[in-house]
Amino acid sequence: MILFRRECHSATIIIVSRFAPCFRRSFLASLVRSSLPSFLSSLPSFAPRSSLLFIPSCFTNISKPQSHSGFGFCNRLTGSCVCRTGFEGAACDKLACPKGNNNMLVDEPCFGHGKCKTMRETAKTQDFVQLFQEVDYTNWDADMIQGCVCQAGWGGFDCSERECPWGFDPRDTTGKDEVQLLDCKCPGTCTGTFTLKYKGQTTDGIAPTATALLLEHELEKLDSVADVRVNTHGAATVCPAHGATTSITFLRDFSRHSNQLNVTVNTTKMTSTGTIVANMKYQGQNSAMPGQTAVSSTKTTRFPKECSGRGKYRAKRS
Ligand SMILES: [Ca+2]
Repeated sequence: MILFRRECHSATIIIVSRFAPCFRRSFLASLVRSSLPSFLSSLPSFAPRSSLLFIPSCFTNISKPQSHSGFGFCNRLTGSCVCRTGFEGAACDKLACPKGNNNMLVDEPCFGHGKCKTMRETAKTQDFVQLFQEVDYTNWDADMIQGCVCQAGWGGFDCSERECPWGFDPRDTTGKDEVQLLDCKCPGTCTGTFTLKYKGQTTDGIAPTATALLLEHELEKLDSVADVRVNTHGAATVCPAHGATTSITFLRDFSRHSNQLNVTVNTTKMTSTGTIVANMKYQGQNSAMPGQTAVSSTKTTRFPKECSGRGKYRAKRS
């Protein structure tokens, strides 16, 4: 969807495309800051999770096909396009990703700290760093606009900037921690293991006879989990024959969007002569194990900030 279109500098049109919740807002800010600071100040505020991409272009009608898309010229001897800087593709019809070197003396797309992807590809990517939800993006610009999807620890529109750990404001005394619950019951003869999955990473097999401490250890072995506290309520193990509710409290997480995703449980490798029960509860749902003290899950009210909002970050590259 074209949201803006206006003259800037010499004969340059700026097109802003609203996109699925994939690109970070700082992507927008960085790109504009470096090229069109005055334009940035004229932007209205956008809804959270909206995503925007700016494309400098040199033609006046985006919907009208042109020779070489107006971004290059034709070499009449070879019949191939010579694209202007910033554009690529057989018909110069793709926005190229920014390039730079990461001290390896070779320019690479996204400074070698990310992948150059089209909007269609980005929408279908789930990396649990910046992209958490797969969607289909099929608008006219799906394969024309490319941008950098940075690997963990790197940011900026071109992935040239280091990112610092994110955390909760230590002076926030009223925020609630995220609490998710595992209801688990394995009656009769119970064998095998179950796994938990968080942000695309899966634990090793966990025996039903595991203690809360062991389950906490298995979770914290995942890169996606920094520090949790695990408690069983009214049981010595996490999945006894009579059932138990285990709470997982997220204490720290050094990434953005730290604890906004749900843990899932998989019991396909666990067997029982009875009926296995294994469910996760989130966002205020209560535990449903009979005979147990009621336990409630909690949706966090803490939102992470870079350096916990108590430091300085993202110094400019030298
Ligand atoms: Ca812990």
